[in-house]
Amino acid sequence: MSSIGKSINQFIIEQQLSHAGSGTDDLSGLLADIASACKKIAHLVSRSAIIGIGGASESENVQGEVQKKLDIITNDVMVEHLNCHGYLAAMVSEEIEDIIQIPEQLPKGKYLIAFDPLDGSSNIDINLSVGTIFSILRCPQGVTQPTLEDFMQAGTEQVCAGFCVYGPTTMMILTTGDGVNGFTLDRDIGEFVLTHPKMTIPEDTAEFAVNISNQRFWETPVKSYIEECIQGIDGEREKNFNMRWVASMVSEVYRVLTRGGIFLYPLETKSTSPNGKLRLMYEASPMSFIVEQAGGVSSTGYQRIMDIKPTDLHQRVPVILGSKNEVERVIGYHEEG
Ligand code: P6P
Repeated sequence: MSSIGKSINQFIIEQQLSHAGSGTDDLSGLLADIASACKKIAHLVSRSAIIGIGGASESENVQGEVQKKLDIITNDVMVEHLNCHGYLAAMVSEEIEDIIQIPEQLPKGKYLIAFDPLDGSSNIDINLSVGTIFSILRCPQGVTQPTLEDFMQAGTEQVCAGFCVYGPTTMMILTTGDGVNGFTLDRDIGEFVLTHPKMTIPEDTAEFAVNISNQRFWETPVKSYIEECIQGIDGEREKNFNMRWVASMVSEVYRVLTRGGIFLYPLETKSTSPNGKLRLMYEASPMSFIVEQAGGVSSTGYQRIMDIKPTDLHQRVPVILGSKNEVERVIGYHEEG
C-alpha cells in the first residue's frame, strides 16, 4: 500500500520499528513535539501582520543581527514545545548565546538539539518563505547538565536532521539516516502527511544560487566557477545556466531537493564574515545531512561539512551544496588552487 498521505507520526513510528531496538522510541516523541512547534510557527508566520508581530524588535541576537519580533517568538515556541517531555538534555538556538538547559523541575532525556527557529526571517516582511532548521544529536551517557563540549559533535554524529519551510504550503523535510522524506501540512486535519517519499537530488543541474553582490569577496575557485555558469555555452560550459536567490536557505535547499541545483555561500575575504554567513550547527550541518541522504554533496570547498567538529556553538562555515557533479566540479577548482 502506498505511504502517500501517511501522517508523520505514523511514518516515524514505522521507521523506528524498522530499527527496532535502536532505542529511538524517544526520537519519535521528540519529532512529534518538533512537528507541533512547527505547526504553531506556521500559524504565527501566516498571521504575523494581522496580530502585529511582524517587523523588527529592539534587540540584537548573538550574531549582532537585529532580531525580528518573530525570531524571538518562534524561539520561545520551540523551547516551550521541546523542554517538557523529557526527550532532551539541552538545546542550542541561533537566537540565544549560551546552551539552553532544561529547567530543574522538568525531566531530562538522551538527545541534544540545535535549531534555527526562523531561518530567513528578513523575508517575513516581504512575504517570502522562511523556515525552521533543526539538528538532533545524542547526549553523552549520564550527562544531565550538558556543556559546550557535549555539543561539539561532527555532523556525522547527527541522529536526525530536518527543516520546515513556511511557504505557499508548509512542509517538513526529514532524515533519520534512511533517505529523505517530505511531509505537507494538511490544515484540514492538522497533521503533516507524507507527500514526497524518498527525495533525491539529480546529479546534474543548470541552476545556481548565490548572493552575487558578494562576488568581489570570493576566492578564485568560486569566482571562476560562477563566471563559467554565467558564460554558459559562450564560455567553457556545455549548457546555459539559470540563477535563483531567495535569501532563505530552507527554500534554496528545498528547490535543490525537488529539481537539483547548486547553492553557495562561500568563504569571503571581507573581515565581517570571513567564513561566509551560515552557521555550522543549526544550518550547514543539518542541511548537509539531508543533502547527502538525498544523493547530493555538501562541502566547504576544502572539506566535507559533515566531517567538521564544531569548536563554537555559533561557528560559521562556507557552504557549497547540491547536485553531486556540480559541487564536485567546484571542489576540483579548490584542489587546483
Ligand atoms: P543574504 C538567512 O538570513 C540566511 O541565514 C540563509 O537562510 C540565507 O541563505 C542567507 O542567510 C541569505 O544571505 O546574504 O542574501 O542576506
